[in-house]
Amino acid sequence: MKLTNRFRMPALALLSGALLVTGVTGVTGVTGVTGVAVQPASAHNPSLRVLAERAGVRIGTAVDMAALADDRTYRRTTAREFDSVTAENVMKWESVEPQRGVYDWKPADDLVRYARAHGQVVRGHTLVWHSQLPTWLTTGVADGSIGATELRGILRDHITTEVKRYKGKIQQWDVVNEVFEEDGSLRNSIWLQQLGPSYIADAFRWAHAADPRAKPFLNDYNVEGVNAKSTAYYDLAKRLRAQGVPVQGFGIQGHLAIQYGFPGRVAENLARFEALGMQTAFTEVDVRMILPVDEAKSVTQAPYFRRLLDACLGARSCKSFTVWGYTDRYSWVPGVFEGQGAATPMDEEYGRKPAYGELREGLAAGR
Ligand code: 9MR
Repeated sequence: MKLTNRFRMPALALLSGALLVTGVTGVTGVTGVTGVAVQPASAHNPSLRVLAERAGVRIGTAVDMAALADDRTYRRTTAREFDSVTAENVMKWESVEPQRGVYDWKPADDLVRYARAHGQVVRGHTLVWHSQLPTWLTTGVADGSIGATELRGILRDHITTEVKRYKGKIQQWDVVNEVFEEDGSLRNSIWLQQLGPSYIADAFRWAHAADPRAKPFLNDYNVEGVNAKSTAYYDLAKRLRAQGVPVQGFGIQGHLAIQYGFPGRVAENLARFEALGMQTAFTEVDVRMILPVDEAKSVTQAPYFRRLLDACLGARSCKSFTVWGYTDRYSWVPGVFEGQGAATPMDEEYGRKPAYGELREGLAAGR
């Protein structure tokens, strides 16, 4: 199945990663595989967000809106631990405009309201993507009833409408998401097929015009280190910025897996985007493994989180570090990668894993 091959590291990265992770020691704050129950934050037990604020970085999570409505522990933990939130799904096109011209903003509005009530910023995710598009749009393009000119107008209206709705309330917008293949060629999406490569510059211009204070970001997976795909982003960003297109941030998703090793040259990658004058961010970090989870795998997983966090803290341009869910209770991983999971810093009962301890230690150590 196509999906199971996504987020896979190339064999080379696997090899070098395996070498790199050996010898990582000093997992502190370890509470064992099952972890400990949710504890209130206090001076002796500071939350991630308290430590992040001291370190001058935002610590974020993707938020599952169904869980936020139904699960009190989830609501409280999301507020206690994080000062940035990203809608895991509810700001995507299929969610906000399920039928043409019929909008459903409620879940996205709810998240923005929750964030405001808890002093959190919001990362907007995502405006242009090849996935999670509404059916009316994909079928209209497929049957020819929506032609290229109309499609361009539809895209412009979508971006403008959504960005304006949350104007002043979004810190960073993922304007275009996952537009390159692993080899650095542009993804063969309906956007490329119908509109040609200029849709990317257009999207950034429209998003920036609708909310000049939100930082417009590129965002993708398998771009942690220096490789063909991240280099394609670098070249694109450099070219567009030279043309005055407002591409201001590079988002590194960070979907890793312990069986593929840790990517090489992450700091170098961040530094080259920084040298272009751009912001950087880790936007969707999780580290999956082949189930069942055991203590050794959890201990192996922890420094993956820490090393990405340290890369962020080591780069002045890196303003936020977001995990794609923080409890295994609500992680997307097992539903997509059969037999894999345990990818987040807390277990299904909100017990803190070694990964949580590493995030805490890393934030405490600061920049
Ligand atoms: O976590 C999201 C999951 O609930 C959705 O079913 C899925 C649909 O493709 O999207 C997941 O989030 C993705 C994110 O929007 C973009 N980067 C990859 C994430 C994991 O697939």
